[in-house]
Amino acid sequence: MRDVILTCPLDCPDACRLKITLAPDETLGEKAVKVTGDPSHPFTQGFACAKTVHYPARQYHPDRPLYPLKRLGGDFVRISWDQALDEIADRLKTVLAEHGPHALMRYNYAGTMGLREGTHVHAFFRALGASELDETICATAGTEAWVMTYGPRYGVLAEDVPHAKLIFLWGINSLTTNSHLTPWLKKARKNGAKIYHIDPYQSKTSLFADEHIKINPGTDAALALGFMHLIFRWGLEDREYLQEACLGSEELREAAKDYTPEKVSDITGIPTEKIEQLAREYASTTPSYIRVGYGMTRHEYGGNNLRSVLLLPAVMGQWKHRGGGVTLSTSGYFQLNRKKLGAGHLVKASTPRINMTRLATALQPERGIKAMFVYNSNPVVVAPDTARVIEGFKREDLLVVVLEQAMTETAKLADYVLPSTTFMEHEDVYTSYGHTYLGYNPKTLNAPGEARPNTWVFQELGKRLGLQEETLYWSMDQLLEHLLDTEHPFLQGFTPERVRQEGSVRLNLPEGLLPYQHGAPTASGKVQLSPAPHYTPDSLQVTPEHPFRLLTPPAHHFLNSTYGNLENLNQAEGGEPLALMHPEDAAPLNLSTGDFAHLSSPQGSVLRQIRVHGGVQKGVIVLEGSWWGLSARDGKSINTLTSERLTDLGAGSTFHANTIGVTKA
Ligand SMILES: Nc1nc2c(c(=O)[nH]1)N[C@H]1C(S)=C(S)[C@@H](COP(=O)(O)OP(=O)(O)OC[C@H]3O[C@@H](n4cnc5c(=O)[nH]c(N)nc54)[C@H](O)[C@@H]3O)O[C@H]1N2
Ligand SMILES: Nc1nc2c(c(=O)[nH]1)N[C@H]1C(S)=C(S)[C@@H](COP(=O)(O)OP(=O)(O)OC[C@H]3O[C@@H](n4cnc5c(=O)[nH]c(N)nc54)[C@H](O)[C@@H]3O)O[C@H]1N2
Ligand code: SF4
Ligand SMILES: [Mo]
Repeated sequence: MRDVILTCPLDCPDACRLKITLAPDETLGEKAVKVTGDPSHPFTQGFACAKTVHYPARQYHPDRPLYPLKRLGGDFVRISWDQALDEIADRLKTVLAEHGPHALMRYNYAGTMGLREGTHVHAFFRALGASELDETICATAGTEAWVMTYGPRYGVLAEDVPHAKLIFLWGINSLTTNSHLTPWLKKARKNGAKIYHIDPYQSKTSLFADEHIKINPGTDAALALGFMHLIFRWGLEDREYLQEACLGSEELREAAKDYTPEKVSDITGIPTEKIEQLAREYASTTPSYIRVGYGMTRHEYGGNNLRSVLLLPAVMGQWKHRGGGVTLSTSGYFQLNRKKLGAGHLVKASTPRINMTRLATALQPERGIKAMFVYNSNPVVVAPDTARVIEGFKREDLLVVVLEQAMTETAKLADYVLPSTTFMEHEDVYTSYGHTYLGYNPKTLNAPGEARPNTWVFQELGKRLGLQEETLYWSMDQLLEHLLDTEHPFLQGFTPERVRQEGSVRLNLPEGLLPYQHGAPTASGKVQLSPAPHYTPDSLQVTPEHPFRLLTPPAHHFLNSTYGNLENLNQAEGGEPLALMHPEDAAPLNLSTGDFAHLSSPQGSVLRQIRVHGGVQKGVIVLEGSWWGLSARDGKSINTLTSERLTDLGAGSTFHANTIGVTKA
């Protein structure tokens, strides 16, 4: 037995350093048997989450694809790698000859956050001139709101949070989705901080907070502008900061005039006295820290919702104080050289772009896509409008190749399934969106069966197609050298050797850095308050047929759809997907906990078990988790109900913007 330390590859801000215990194994040499956190890592602090401690069970799952599979009729048959690669290359040559490169698309997201297996592999598609994928399913509304205001995403560091005296956890279920922030929140609380959770339903984070503020979905812009209205009325804004560090403060002051506490109370469902109390506390406490999640961005006006909140610390000059400000992400600190990462330099302005949130539409036959490769993603579960997505996957004239570690519902619809390695079985390098350590993992374990890294698959296909693009064939060393080829001070002292040797290297950030103390690295050098944000009511309004709003946030024991195939984690989430609803909404429908109901939206309908829950905002239904459809009684994923509607900024997904009807089954 021995322990190794590796970075968790999953799409989670914490990017933990994991302590993994390996035991001898007859076939593989060694096998992972236990996962916990590295006790010496300052951010991981010795614990892994409730999900990833079960990683060995998913890595050695009996259904994990271990050999290339080809669909023959309704079944899969095992074939050799040579046969799989030769046949796929031949099919691609035909598609390219008959339809041109735009008929080929990739569909990928963040199954691994590794820059090599997750991002650099796009080089194959760019070398061919395939249609580009706009990766909008998660963060683009938030990113655009931040970047237009502050430039790079330099969020307040978790290490500085203990200085804060007032904390808003706003549209984030951080105890579930950013669990390594919790120790820092606890330290702040010990130092006297008060913690509020602003969210439409009561989650683990609400119970941890001192107070839960239940807000109507999609109304955060009104609340934030309501705070500003009072702050300006009371004259408590930081005039000096607005004057010196910001552009557009007069416009913002004008915009906030409309948002009286009475109006804001009507919109948000929060009592006027509470709005005044929160605004007063925010305006009179320094440092104050806001941790925003993506929850409020997953609405039609999600970009403006988030942006309104992001402006609060500017109005109060909180960026001048250690622990003051707001965090959406810490990605901006990773100032790597990404020019040729994924061969991004090959993308032409004329290359057609596919918005991944609209996969269902992209797969309509008339759009002309003839071949699709899916890697690091499970779109049949996670993409909106599932029924139409499945229809697309089933097209006879579409070649579907899925690279997977698990026999997902997406893999089951493939023409070819190619077995993939996990983070313990391949080499990679990792950034983080919750801390500032660059992570590196060597290949540590032999993969079972014939699983291969994504990189290997695309290099092999590249050779068969005669591709000459050199970045496609880069080794890890060449990629690392490229990424670190920069003069940026945050990366001073970083060499490939050091990164490999230390495994987790903190960015070279100046001690006590206050990134927006005097302005922001935007084009003007100032924090951009202009254009002032506004609250706009959703065009999607409840109707007699669809009288409820449905939210579909993450579950504690899954990471998106990852881990959805582990029975014990399904049980920990209640055994099957549950629809939470307020007692006063349930009673008139004669629904009690344990009853079943049909939930229906304009996109489709699902059958779900009801759990009556006083912690949900009235008129709102919450269904936690991207469960595998297979775990639901009707075999349908929750995205059967969601739509391809896009956000106001960033053309992002709107997974919390649904109106549905509920009828007892
Ligand atoms: N355990 C676990 N951790 C995860 C994930 C997971 O699936 N499971 N997913 C990972 C990924 S990919 C991401 S992007 C992050 C996402 O992590 P979060 O940002 O925490 O998740 P969101 O889905 O954005 O929802 C967060 C909260 O926003 C609330 N919300 C919805 N609409 C509104 C609104 O209009 N206003 C306000 N104030 N709140 C609203 C929801 O009720 C929910 O409690 O988590 C990552 N971490
Ligand atoms: N209704 C609803 N839908 C949502 C959300 C929501 O809140 N509500 N959240 C959305 C968000 S925030 C996100 S980020 C997306 C996430 O969507 P995805 O990024 O698709 O995330 P997962 O569902 O975890 O699927 C990742 C898949 O990648 C595979 N994988 C992991 N590592 C590798 C690898 O190295 N190679 C290969 N070939 N495969 C690998 C895993 O086995 C897994 O099946 O879902 C979105 N969908
Ligand atoms: S999923 Fe997140 S919290 Fe869990 S081990 Fe991975 S990085 Fe850490
Ligand atoms: Mo995400």
